[in-house]
Amino acid sequence: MAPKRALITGITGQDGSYLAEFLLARGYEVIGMVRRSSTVNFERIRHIQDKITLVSGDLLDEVSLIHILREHRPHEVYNLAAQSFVQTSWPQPVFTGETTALGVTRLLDAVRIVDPEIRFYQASSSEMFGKVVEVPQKETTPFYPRSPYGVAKVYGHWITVNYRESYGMHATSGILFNHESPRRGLEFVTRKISHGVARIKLGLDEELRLGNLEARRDWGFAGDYVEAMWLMLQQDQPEDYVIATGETHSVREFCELAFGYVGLDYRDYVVIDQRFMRPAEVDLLIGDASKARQKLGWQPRTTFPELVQMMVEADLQLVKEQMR
Ligand code: NDP
Ligand code: GDR
Repeated sequence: MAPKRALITGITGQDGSYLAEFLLARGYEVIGMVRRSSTVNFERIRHIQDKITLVSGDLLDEVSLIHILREHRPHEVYNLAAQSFVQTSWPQPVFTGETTALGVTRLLDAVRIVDPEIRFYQASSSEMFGKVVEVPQKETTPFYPRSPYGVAKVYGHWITVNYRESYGMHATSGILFNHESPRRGLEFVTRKISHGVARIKLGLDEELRLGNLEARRDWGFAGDYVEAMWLMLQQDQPEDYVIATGETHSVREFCELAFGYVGLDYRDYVVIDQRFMRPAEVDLLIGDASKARQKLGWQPRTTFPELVQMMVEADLQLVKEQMR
């Protein structure tokens, strides 16, 4: 049987790299869309670059999307591309909307034009829940986004549902709670902490400046979560699913564990800096992934302490290599 082909947008990001590995291991041909940038940023996919096909395109340019779909005819499209950093969505609300919201319509419509049988995955987010309306949050919990990013993701979510209902497309939205890894961008709080811990432990820094330590998140491991994306597209019926661990921890707890792992007390190093506070905060996220467990047979494998340890160890290794 000919291998299945998958197109991943956002392949240079954290999730894109894990999903590409996952699909390659299942015999897929993987096509990754990359946008032009002045410096090449293929660090996360360098180890698999000879096994995947990289194509040039941008969610801001629908023509590029149509060309890619026509040329490569994927069976599955995973739309992971986005302006994904919540903090940046305040200073850049229009760009965030263009990419994270309207970008989804451009890609969905390109799929509809080229071949509406292509299965489509949209990377929706727990940020759509925003202000606490219900705990734990599940597929039926009403959305109340608290950032331009969250608002854009709500649009992306509903346009995916709408294309499914309007055109009968196999379009699915995975509502994923925070998921982290050693490949997480350095600006996100978990990686900022694990990297900061490594630099402090190795004598390069004396403090770590953070914002709100009381925010609580449901943090899982990205490597576990990409499997759920794939499972969603293997179902006969396209539906939306929450993917989460069902546990919540504060930024403070993350610090405590991460510093504790190298024998340090976070209270001696963490400095609160107003620059990292947000105009509107999401205080508490905790997901109920029972539907995914029952229908997809999915559950997370990595525990919170294992995740923290994995990230700190990887950053210790990385910083040591950089010091050589
Ligand atoms: P990253 O920020 O690591 O990756 C984002 C990717 O999108 C990068 O490859 C980036 O390319 C690409 N991209 C950005 N803008 C465009 C554009 N205009 N056209 C084409 N590509 C673009 O995000 P993650 O891997 O963490 O997340 C993947 C997706 O899942 C995102 O949509 C995110 O919003 C969503 N999500 C993430 C969660 C998480 O906890 N990680 C939770 C829930 C949802 P470049 O490298 O050139 O910048
Ligand atoms: P989030 O992730 O906004 O949940 O979005 P982030 O790691 O940026 O923030 C998590 C929480 O930590 C608090 N915080 C800080 N955050 C950052 N980045 N830097 C700091 O110094 C800092 N100090 C405290 C924040 O206020 C916040 O409460 C991520 C992204 O991957 C989104 O794309 C995705 O949709 C959601 O997760 C689910």
